[in-house]
Amino acid sequence: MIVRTLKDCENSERRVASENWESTRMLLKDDNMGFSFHITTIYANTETHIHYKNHLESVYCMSGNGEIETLADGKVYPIEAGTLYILDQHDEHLLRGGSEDMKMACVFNPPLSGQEVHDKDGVYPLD
Ligand code: 9YT
Repeated sequence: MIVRTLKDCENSERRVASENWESTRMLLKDDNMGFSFHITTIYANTETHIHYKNHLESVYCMSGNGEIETLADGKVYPIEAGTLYILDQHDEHLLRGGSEDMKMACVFNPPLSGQEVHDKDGVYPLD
């Protein structure tokens, strides 16, 4: 079994930061679980273009507020504590932080290796 704490992971190379968000990758490909698990903060009043062409992702909001817009159809979905969004179509989207930072728990299939950064289209390459 493996046991990790968020605090320990935040104080390691598992924590990555960008202008609009920061994320701690608590479980990665090399754990051989078939998925990765991340605790991500989306900063208030930001907009991030994301398109995980090579990954499926589910995101559960633990606190804060914001919204997600799916670009294929222009639909906007509010996000608050208790909301889970599931990108089952590799949906290209805009993720917006609202009046407060959003704390999210995220799962990726296939797992991220930990080295990924968003490219200009918001894509992570397949490892
Ligand atoms: C909300 C969201 O899409 N989180 C993805 C994980 C995070 N961007 C990371 O660890 O790269």
